[in-house]
Amino acid sequence: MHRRQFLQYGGLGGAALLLAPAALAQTTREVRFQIRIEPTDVEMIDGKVVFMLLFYGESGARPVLRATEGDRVVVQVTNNDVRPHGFSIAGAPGSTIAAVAPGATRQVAFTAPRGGTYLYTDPTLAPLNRILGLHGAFVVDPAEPRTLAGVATPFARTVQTDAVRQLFEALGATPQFPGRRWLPAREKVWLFSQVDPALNRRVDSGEAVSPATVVDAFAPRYFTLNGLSGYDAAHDPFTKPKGYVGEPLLLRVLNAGIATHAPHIHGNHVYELSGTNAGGQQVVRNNIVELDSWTMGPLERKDMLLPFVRPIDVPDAVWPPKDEPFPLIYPMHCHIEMSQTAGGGNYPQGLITDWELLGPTIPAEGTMKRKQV
Ligand SMILES: [Cu+2]
Repeated sequence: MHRRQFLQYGGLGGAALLLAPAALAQTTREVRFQIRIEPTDVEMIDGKVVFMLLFYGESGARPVLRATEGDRVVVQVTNNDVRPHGFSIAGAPGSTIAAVAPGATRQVAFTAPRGGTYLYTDPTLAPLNRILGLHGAFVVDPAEPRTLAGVATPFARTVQTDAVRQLFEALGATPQFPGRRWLPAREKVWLFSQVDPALNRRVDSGEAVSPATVVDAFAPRYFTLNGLSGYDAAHDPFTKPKGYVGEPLLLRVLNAGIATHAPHIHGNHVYELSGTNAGGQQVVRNNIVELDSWTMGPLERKDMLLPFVRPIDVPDAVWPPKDEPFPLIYPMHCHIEMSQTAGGGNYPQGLITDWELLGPTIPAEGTMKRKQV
């Protein structure tokens, strides 16, 4: 009876879930992803329903695709929309499907590029279809992520800079970074976008919107993180980092939209490990400094380290705190203030989330103190 999908705000479908690759035992591992393009009515944070176009995997909207460097990756795309679409991953040569006609299924096979964070989009009529919602994250684990000292990083040894090596080898091994090493599974994907309901309405009504007019006319009213905003993003387990002091976490941050963001974080400073150049290629940083906010322009992808250290402005005499109980909850919010609103108001229901420090030290495994994260 429904002519299209309905995605309820804050529901399970709002969070991008990991789409597990089906591995085949071959000399080169092959990973396959089946994704669909679906017209969807999506409930925004203020209850308004907006037409969007979304990629779906087995586990829901905006699936995170994941492979290891060198894998043969096969992506099959079914277009359940009435308009032609496509598929492409910036920085992954050979990953483009130029056109998938309405009702058709097409596939592409390519070799997973070097380890890093990538953005898949529908590049058709760019940036129109991307901003209507057709985007998601593609994460590649490096084939050899360790430094010569055997310490895991998010980057292939061949592109690790001295600064990345020194930072990761210091984690869990120096007074500045007590606790433990970074564990490769310890990460969050933060995928930013924006929604202009007027633009989406025009496309839904059948208007052929010229892509050249999109940027100048764009007036976003919703600002999303993994498809969620405000309160819902701050309480989404897929989005919200949690951990004890000494459990460093990687943030894979992507901006699929056409507005620039300036995420700012409380409690800890972060380290910008990598960014992208104008050609969409990953650049691993070699001058890594502490930041309390950073820029995310359209199509930028940045790997950031949230070190999970003791908040630096807490004096020794009052740490660990006695009056303020754990968990200590800190916000990340965008410093470009329009993005903090929803529907033209409703502060702070825009691009924000929280992160939690569960305790001052990592409890021993198996103890009752250990909280579920
Ligand atoms: Cu602030």
